[in-house]
Amino acid sequence: MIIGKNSIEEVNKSQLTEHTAAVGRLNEQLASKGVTSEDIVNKLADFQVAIPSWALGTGGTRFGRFPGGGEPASLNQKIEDVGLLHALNNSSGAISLHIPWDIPSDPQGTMELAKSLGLKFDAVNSNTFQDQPDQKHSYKFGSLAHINKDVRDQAVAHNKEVIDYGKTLNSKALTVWLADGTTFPGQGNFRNIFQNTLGSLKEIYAHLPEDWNVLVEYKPFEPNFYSMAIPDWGTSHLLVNQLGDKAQTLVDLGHHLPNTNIEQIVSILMMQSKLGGFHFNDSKFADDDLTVGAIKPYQLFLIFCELVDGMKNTDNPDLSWMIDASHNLKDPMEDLLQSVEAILIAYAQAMLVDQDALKAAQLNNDVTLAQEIMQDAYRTDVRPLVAESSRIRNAAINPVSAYRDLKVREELIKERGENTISTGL
Ligand code: PSV
Ligand code: MN
Repeated sequence: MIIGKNSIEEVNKSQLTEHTAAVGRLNEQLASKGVTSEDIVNKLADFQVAIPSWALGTGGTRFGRFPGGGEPASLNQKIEDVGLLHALNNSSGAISLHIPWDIPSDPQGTMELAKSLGLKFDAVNSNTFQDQPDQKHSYKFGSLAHINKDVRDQAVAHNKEVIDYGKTLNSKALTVWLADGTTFPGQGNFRNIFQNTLGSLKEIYAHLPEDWNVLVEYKPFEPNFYSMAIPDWGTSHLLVNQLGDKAQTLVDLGHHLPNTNIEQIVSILMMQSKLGGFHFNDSKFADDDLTVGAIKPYQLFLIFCELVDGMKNTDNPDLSWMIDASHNLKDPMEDLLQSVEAILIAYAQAMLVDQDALKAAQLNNDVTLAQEIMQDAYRTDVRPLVAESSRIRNAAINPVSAYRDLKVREELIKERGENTISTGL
């Protein structure tokens, strides 16, 4: 299925009067504070968040999975789905592949399909947390950190292979997430685990093309529960610092213990020019992989405040943005549209913070005023600006309602059937 510009225009027609009025009201409100929205709308329209190839099918928990109909069964179908999202919201212009779930066996054809839908290939992700059928050594007790050098070599070779696949698609980064760690005290030696991880990453780093980066994720627990090889941003930072300029830390919002101040981590990493990428999701507990903004939208806003500040006032390199969520209950496509909207809302609100007034309040230790300034931006309903950023690029004023009006899921079920199974988590 392909959504043409005309279909979107048709759907937008019925919402245009109300939308134009809402933009007008908000512009008036912002003008009274000396803010013009044009620059904000353009920045929103330029912002692209990659969709991971594994998020387009229904996810599950270890207790079960309840797949929906019309799910993409091949890489090309996944790319087509991201194309549909991008046509609807203009902000999903990239796809992030997971190897070996989505090996591009025909890179030329895959590139052409993506290009025709306006999509690029973002970071490629390696997988050494599952054993593959033809693999010599098992990753049961680890991969890049494994005590046995043969296993580490195999995991390093896999990561190099992922880089090589990524090169054929013009990707520019490799993301490494390690499941390595220990589940019982005494199972491993912490220093050996760190040194093995570093040694393996050094070999992978040496295989990076000149214009590539390696992004190193961290996570405090799961699947190992006593220790993880890279449990936190400090460990990731130690590793990327020793690797070199092409290595950065990647922050996945779900990879923190409850109440961690993620915005502070963002700020410090950007100060060090070491924040390379972002995986968006939301959670009540830890790595719940829920829709972005569903549980803690204020935290998301505070994180974006640091991102906006860091992008303006530090030398941190451009970031890879990606959604890393699992859609167990909702239609994955609707869930992804909601996530992207939540990201754009937080971004727009963060751009509204009166930075001069905030600096003055900080200078005076005026804590009350500082809070008022932050919350004034957060409590502004910026949805008309997000909708406008989509409309000016010929996408939908309201992507979720357009998805329903255009009966996208029904069409996909007609094309692909009720019982397709998507590869992935
Ligand atoms: C597991 O927590 C995870 O979500 C990591 O964040 C990776 O980015 C992703 O799976 C896929 O490898
Ligand atoms: Mn992640």
